[in-house]
Amino acid sequence: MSQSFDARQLRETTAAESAPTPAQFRQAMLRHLQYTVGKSPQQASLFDWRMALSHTVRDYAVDPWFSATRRTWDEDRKRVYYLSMEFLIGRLLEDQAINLGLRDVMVQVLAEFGLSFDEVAEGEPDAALGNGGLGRLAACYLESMATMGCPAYGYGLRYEHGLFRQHFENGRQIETPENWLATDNPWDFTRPEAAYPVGFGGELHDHDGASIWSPRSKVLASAHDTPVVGYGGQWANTLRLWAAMPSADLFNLDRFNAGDFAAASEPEALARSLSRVLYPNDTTEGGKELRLSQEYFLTSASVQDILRRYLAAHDDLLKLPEFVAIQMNDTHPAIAGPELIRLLVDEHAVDFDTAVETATSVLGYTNHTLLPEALERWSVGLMRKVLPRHLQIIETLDTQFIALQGQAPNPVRLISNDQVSMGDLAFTTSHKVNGVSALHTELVSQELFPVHNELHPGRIVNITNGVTPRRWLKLANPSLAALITDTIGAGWESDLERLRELEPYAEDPAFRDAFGRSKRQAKEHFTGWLAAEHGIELPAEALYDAQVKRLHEYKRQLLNILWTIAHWQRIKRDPQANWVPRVKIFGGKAAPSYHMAKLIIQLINDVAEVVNNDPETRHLLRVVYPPNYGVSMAEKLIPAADLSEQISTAGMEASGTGNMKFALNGALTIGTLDGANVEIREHVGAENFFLFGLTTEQVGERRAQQGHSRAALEASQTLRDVLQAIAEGTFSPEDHHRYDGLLETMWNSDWFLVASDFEDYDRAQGEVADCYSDPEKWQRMAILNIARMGYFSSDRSIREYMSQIWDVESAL
Ligand code: CR6
Repeated sequence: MSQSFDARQLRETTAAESAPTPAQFRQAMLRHLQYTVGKSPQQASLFDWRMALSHTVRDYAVDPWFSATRRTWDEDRKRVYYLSMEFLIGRLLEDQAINLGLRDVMVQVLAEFGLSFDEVAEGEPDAALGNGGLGRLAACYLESMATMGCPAYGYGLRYEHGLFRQHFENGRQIETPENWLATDNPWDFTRPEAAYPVGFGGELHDHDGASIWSPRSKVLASAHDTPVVGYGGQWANTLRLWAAMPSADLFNLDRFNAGDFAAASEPEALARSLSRVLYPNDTTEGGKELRLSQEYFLTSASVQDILRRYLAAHDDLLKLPEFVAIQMNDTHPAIAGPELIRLLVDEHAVDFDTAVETATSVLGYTNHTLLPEALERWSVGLMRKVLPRHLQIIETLDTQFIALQGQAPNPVRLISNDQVSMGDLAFTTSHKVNGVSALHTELVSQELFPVHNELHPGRIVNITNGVTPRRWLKLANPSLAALITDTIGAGWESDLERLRELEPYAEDPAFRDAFGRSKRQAKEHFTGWLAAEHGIELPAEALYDAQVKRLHEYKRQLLNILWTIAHWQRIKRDPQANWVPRVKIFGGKAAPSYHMAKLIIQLINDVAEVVNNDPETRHLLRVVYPPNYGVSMAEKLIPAADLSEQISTAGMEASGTGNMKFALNGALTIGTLDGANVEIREHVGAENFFLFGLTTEQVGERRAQQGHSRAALEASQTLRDVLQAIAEGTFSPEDHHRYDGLLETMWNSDWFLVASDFEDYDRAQGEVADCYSDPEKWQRMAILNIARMGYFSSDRSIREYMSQIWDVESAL
């Protein structure tokens, strides 16, 4: 081996300018295989190759990372800090390789050793540090911030166990712990020097009119950094995840010596649990004390780190807003307001009102839901126990907020019914509050924060969510990505509006054929994986109709499976009719304690069992539900789909982001006027979208009508037949009562209006089938969807955050 990889050569250059030759890359990888992994090519397992490869790719990330960090310091740039309890990163190897321009070289070099990249990459565990959309959005935003050259840090928790693994036993969801750190994480740089004590509990003492907080226990937050490289490798940011560590000097020797062993090891026990598990709740409130402690742990460590970094280059804390923007991803880190105020007042002698003003100018809050069960409220008792000083600050903020409302007879309060409302707190301590789609932001202003909105006009802004086209098109759908590049040239990856140049090709039969071939390739990739991984064989020539997302009643997987039953019954009544073969694909997890969601999973699996084994209909209808849906499965499944189910009850899905990924990959949407569906439909054109269902306003009216569920059922023979079959035990022959509770809800309450929307959904599904029978028409519509989805790039969202909320400039 004559050449050796010299990192110094790259120090001041960007990755794109210094792309290695295959020989250089090979050399670097073999070095890592030998010296980092300790294996020879002859002995190396797939795991060893993946480690060597990941370390090699990581090396190329370090140089842009260093240069971005140094430039931010040298140019004294404003930085953005994105605080999030969730980062649903998925795998990193291919993503980083694509962004660094290394993918082709990497594939080629591996092939020289007889290895397929897919095989090597498939072993990487998903970093599943999130539940669903909110966590995946944070990951897309990190990648876009790096691509846009926005100096930024993501701050999160380094959960030992990410989102639970799901499998099915007799159709029922079983959860087991996920273990992504069981083997080495090659992306991680441990930073023992970046460690902060975080206090919990204890007492307040009065000292010369000031409050002194003596926490009962302290836990060390210790940093682990992952470089996040932007597309083109010109900029890289840091994802800093905090791990909780018991620390020797935090162990309370006095208490131990006094015989109070339990109290002495409290910090240790707390530390062990703080970064252990991610709460598996999507939009429902998590466990109490530990969850609040986790949120504070993330927030306090991050805010301390932010102040330390700021003070290393500045001394005037009042200028913080010129150099620091902190974004709170939902209310989970909403304790950031009180924490920043506390640090300014208690540790830096800033007066209270100035501290509030400074904190408010720095902070922004993104609201991701209107669901009352997901708007965090902590009991005053718990707050006092865990965070007494913060409670005191919140009480003062509450008094000030009431005063601001003047003579209002029923002022909105930050503390009411003995609970602290984290949404109201986040609002009052932020200079900008944003919703995540136009409709959602409207509802946030009108329904969630009308009083705040009146007091602070202009504080609420809308920033519609987006998704990164690098992972969700270039990486996930290589055949479509290649077709796009062949047709309009490269560059669309970081300028997604350029997809518009595809519009005229919707009329070009050759292009439509090529699009059809790319869709078939994506289907084969997905079905190949499904067969290998789950032993499920699917027909290639069918309409792939997919609903993948967390299980929630408002998302209405129930509507989808009930319609599937109706469809099956119809086929059975007339098997010779001209049916479009369909594969119904479901994916997603239910919160372990969410009984109804789990029952719906079981129903889907029960229906699959019957339908898939029906020789009369098997060739026309299949139901599949591969377990353990996550980012990596989404990457294979979304490109394969023809139809995207976005069928939530109007007014309930804040935005959705899966809806964007599907449309970007050329699936047509069947959906309600909810969340970002509204804007997707506007962009792709109403004629290229299958709309159905009640509007938000009609949902409100319908819910107010007594007996609406019964009335809707009485009007639908089709739906009654479906419920009848379920009631007779058609899908649960061993237990006819399994779905009694679900049927009862359908007849008597139906809050999510499944019955009310059923007939219109059925009509829209009929249109889908008609349209699919005309491939030319379908392909034209699909191509127009792709061409018009540029707006939904997370680069656009980040650009809006930068100008409307963070007031920060790109460094590129
Ligand atoms: N569950 C919304 O429900 C939105 C994402 C990201 C959600 C979803 O519609 O797309 O956030 N909300 O904005 C919360 O998690 C609270 C989600 O993922």
